[in-house]
Amino acid sequence: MSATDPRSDAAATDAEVEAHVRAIEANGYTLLENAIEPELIDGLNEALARLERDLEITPADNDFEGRETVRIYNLLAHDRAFEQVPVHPAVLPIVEGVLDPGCLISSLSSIDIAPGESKQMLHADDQLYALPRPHPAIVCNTMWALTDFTEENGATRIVPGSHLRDHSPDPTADPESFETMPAEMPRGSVLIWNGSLWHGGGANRTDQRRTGIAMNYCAGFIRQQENQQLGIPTDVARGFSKRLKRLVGYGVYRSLIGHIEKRDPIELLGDVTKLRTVWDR
Ligand SMILES: O=C(O)CCC(=O)C(=O)O
Repeated sequence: MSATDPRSDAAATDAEVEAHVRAIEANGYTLLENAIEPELIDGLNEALARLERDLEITPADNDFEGRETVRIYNLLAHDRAFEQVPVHPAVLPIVEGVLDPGCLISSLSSIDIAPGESKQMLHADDQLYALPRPHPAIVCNTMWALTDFTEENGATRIVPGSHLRDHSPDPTADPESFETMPAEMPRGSVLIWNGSLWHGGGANRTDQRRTGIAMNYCAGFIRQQENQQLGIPTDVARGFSKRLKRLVGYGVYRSLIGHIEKRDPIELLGDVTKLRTVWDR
């Protein structure tokens, strides 16, 4: 998708999906410019402003989350506006191509970098999973730009190709000591990366906030970062589309992982289905 081609029916074609998946394999990331409908971006910005006010959210008290950064977690529990994010047709097929269609939502939060914030320490989002590196993708994360992302306002800084290294960055290292590239993108764009890619939030040297939504996914066979099944009230999850129910974890990976007495957990939301496990075949 190009900067001059904003789409309202944003679905990516098979060829586009394939090209983005290959780019993530090779470079660790890809960028979808102007992929999201402007009305959806407006609605998400409004919902975030409402939540920040109603929930009285303030910055965290640690360097990783950022002392000048407003983060709101577990967004699916808080406002129906966010239900369109995990299933967006411009993005989800690419994530499914990197992981597989049994992937899960790992977390859904906003990251609003305010003026005065400094560079975040570089990290890999999958570094807490103790596996030898490099390894097949188990995490695939996305950053939705709800404002323009520029080098000056704190665009995510990435180290292209670093997902192929045999280690993650030293969290105690000075963020200035790494050579990084700012992932600049206009509002409505989405950065997608392999969870092993080294990256971090940028410093905000402007007088405006840089607002993003961190829509993060993981493979269906590992533990999600935010506990989606316990964190989202059952009554709220009942109103989700079937695909979204599966993405939050009301499903069974490869016909076995996650079953409850050989039944599909989606039954807990009132859906009628019959699970045929891998053992039954
Ligand atoms: O805000 C950003 O651009 C990146 C933030 C990030 O990588 C994180 O907090 O894990």
